[in-house]
Amino acid sequence: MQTDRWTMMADKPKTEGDANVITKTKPKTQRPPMYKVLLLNDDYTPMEFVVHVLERFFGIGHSHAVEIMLTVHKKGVAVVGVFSYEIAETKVAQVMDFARRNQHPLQCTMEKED
Ligand code: TYC
Repeated sequence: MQTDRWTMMADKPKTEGDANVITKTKPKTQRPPMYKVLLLNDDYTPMEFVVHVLERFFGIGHSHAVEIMLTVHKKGVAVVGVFSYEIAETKVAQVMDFARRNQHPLQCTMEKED
């Protein structure tokens, strides 16, 4: 339990240039952690399928979707978006389910942001 800072200020002796000035400390509000959704490369999922996934589940425009797909293809992985835990979890589940239903080995995961 912390001592009330207003009481502490009131108790402080008056000196010239320091007339019991009330100093506010910034309240530190905790932001919820955010999660990166990652798409992983593989040798079998068709490029057009990955582009379609990015358009359909992440609302990414066609040109940008092609760029992201090519980044994954060349580098092995790319972040496709950053979301709250619940939204990220839903995106991953939607992509994994859609890939499985279409018999593609596409992998999508999430990772907590630093
Ligand atoms: N490497 C795949 C191919 O050559 C394309 C691909 C891109 C697969 C991105 C997965 O997340 C991926 N057909």
